[in-house]
Amino acid sequence: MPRTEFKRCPRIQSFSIVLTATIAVAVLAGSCLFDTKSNLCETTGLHCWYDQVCAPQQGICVPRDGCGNGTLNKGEACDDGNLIDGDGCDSNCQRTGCGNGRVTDGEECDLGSMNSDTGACLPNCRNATCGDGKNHLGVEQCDDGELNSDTGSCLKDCQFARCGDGYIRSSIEQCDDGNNQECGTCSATCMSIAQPAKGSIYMVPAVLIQPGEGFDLGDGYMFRRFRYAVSEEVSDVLITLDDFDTGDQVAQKTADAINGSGLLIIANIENNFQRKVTLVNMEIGIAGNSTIMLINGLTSPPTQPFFVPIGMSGGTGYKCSTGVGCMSPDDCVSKMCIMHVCM
Ligand SMILES: [Ca+2]
Ligand SMILES: [Ca+2]
Ligand SMILES: [Ca+2]
Ligand SMILES: [Ca+2]
Repeated sequence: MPRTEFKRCPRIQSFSIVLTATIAVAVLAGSCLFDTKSNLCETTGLHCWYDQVCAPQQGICVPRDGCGNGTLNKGEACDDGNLIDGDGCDSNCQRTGCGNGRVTDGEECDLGSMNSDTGACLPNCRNATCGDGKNHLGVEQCDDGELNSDTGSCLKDCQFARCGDGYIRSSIEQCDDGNNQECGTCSATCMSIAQPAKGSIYMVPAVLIQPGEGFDLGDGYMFRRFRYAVSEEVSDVLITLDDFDTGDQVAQKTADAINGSGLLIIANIENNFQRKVTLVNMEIGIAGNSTIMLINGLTSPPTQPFFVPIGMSGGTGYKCSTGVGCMSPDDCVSKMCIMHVCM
C-alpha cells in the first residue's frame, strides 16, 4: 500500500486574517475549509480531530505525535504507520514479540514488563497454570510441576498438602478423612485411623453354665441380654445348650446368637482357639466401648475353666456432625457424605 500523504490545515495565527486565509486555503486545501477541527483521511474518508493525523498505513486516526503516525516518537521502538499487531511493529509501537505487552500469534498472554514467573503471564508469554512448576502468587500455594501429587507435599491443585484435605500424604499421614477434627474415621492429626471396639469371650462347657446365666452386650446403640438355657425376659436372646456341649459348641452357639441379635457386632470363632468368640463392632468409634457384663452369677476367674469376657474396648473416633468435611459415609453421624461434607 503506498504511503499516503496526509493534509494539514494551515495554522491560522490571527483572527484578523481568517477571512483572507480561508479563501486561499479553500482553494489549496479543499476540505479543510469547512472542517477546521479535523483532517481528511484520504484513504477512507475519515475525518480526524485537529490533534490527530491519519495513519499512513491504515485507515484510522492516530495522535499527531504518537504511535501510528509513521515517524518515530519518544518511547517508540518502531512506528510502521499503523496500529496493527503482529506485523513486526505492534499497536503500541514496540516490536512484535513476547514481552512487548501485545498478544500476537504464538502468545497466550503478554503483560509486557509484568510478565513474571510468579504472575499470571510467564516470561515466555504462556498463561500461568497449575503444573507449570512456577508458583503463581496469590493463586497457587505451591507448584512442583510434574511432581505435584495428591500423596506428596504439593497437591495436583497446587495447594499444600495438609491434614484434612482428604488425601493421604505418603510417609506422613496414616489417614485423612477430609477434616482435621477428632471425629470421623481419622484422628485430628491424621496420624491414627479410628478403630472399632473389639472384644472377646472365652467359653466354658455347658456343664459349667447354670440356666439363666449370661451376659449383656452393647454396640453403642443398644444392649441385648443373652441367656443360656433359659430366658427370664421376653427380650432376652436365648442360647439353647445341650447338657454336654463342649466349650467349642457353646462358643459356636454364642457367636450365632450374637450375629442374629441385631447388634452391630460381628462374632467369630477364632480358629486357633475355638472356645474364644471374637467380637468386632461394625462401626468405628468410642461408642462401641461398652463393657460386656456377666449376669446372674455367671462366674469369671478364679474358677477354672472360666467364662471370660474381654472388652468391648479399643474403639476410637466418633462420627462427625453436619457440615464437617468427610470422605466416606462412615465419617458422618448421618451416614451421608455428599461432596465431601457430612449431611
Ligand atoms: Ca507480544
Ligand atoms: Ca503454576
Ligand atoms: Ca492430607
Ligand atoms: Ca478426622
